[in-house]
Amino acid sequence: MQKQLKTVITYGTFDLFHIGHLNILKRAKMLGDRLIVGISTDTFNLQKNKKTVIPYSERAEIISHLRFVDQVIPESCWEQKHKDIIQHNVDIFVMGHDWEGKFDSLSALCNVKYLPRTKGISTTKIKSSLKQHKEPQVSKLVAFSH
Ligand code: C2G
Repeated sequence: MQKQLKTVITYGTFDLFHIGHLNILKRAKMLGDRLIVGISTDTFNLQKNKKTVIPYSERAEIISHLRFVDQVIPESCWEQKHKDIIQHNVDIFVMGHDWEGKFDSLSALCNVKYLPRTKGISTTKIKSSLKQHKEPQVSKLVAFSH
């Protein structure tokens, strides 16, 4: 009797890929046998009011090359999860716990799990530390030129 393969799905922007993204994808995969990742398109990110640095094509390419990711699909709207779960025969839907409760309606279709976020890292944090890093140089240059 062949073991029923368990399919896990998760969604995200995954801009400026960092350890927090890696951790949630790794842990999502550990919950099943196959991991599908829905990656927010550039257009959908505008709807999410998220300005991304890395374009969709490159974010998808990076994630698709992770050995524990089996499939990447575009996420172009909030509402597609329901269809995706049915179409891909998903058993478990995973998100970081910053989304706690937001997708509970999907529990009618599959197991919904919110996993703890990785502390101390976020795309926003990376962007702001890059900005600070840039400013001192500019101010040094300005000071020097007077
Ligand atoms: N994440 C995490 N730890 C961090 C940062 C992010 O576990 N330090 C998780 C988030 O909780 C999310 C995933 O990584 O589950 C992707 O995070 P984002 O790229 O910020 O995705 P988001 O904008 O939350 O989009 O329909 C769902 C949305 O597309 C989710």
